[in-house]
Amino acid sequence: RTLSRRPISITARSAPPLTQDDLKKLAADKAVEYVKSGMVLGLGTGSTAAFVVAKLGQLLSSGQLTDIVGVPTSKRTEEQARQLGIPLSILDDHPHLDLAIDGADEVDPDLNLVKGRGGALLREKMVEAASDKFVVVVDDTKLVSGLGGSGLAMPVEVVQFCWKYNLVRLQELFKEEGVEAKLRLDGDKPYVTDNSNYIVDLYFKTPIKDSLAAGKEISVLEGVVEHGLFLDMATAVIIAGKDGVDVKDK
Ligand code: ABF
Repeated sequence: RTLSRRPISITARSAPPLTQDDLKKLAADKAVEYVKSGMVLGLGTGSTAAFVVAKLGQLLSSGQLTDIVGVPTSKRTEEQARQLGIPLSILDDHPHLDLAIDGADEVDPDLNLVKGRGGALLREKMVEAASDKFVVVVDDTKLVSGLGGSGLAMPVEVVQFCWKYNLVRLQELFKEEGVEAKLRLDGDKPYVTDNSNYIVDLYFKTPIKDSLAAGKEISVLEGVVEHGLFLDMATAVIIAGKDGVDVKDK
């Protein structure tokens, strides 16, 4: 019996749009290509960096990567890496890192960054400054034309002692820019960092004109521990957008 040849109708089904998590994972997977066996790695903090740590865990357990050592930038990341069986260390024992991979809150056209909305800026800056290479992983919502331009927080870690005194001084410092300074809260209590400090978030109305000068002015205030401007630190930024992954190198 002959089969009737009816034309097969193919309905083209378009792929569902990529979610922000898909983009973060794409950027993370690309960054992990920089990792080689035997490296000492800075492990970042935040949802994008968590995809990096997860991928490293997979590659270790499948044997595709061996002998890596991770230096975590927060207690959260330490916990995640420990659960995945990633061997861990600290800067005291590994003061020189091959590569750090971390997320960011803002990336400007010169690859300067705002970091620390996740609260881990101090350890992130210490670990990333100790790394030969620092690869940043972001989705394209993090791109800004000037730092502080997203209208979101630029964090400053301050000691708990007389935090209000420093909050006022920080606000005064950027009075002309109309900056608003707010103590970061966790529910109705101050947010406490892994280093037992507080965070004052600075909200700029317009992008910071001279971020190098701003960083220096913030750093000299007694009682300020660190700020979220990461200037001239990134060696590459991996940006995932709906049209694919773009790598910007220094
Ligand atoms: C860390 O996590 C931070 O410096 C930054 O604040 C944040 C970015 O988080 P996410 O990847 O979740 O946007 O990298």
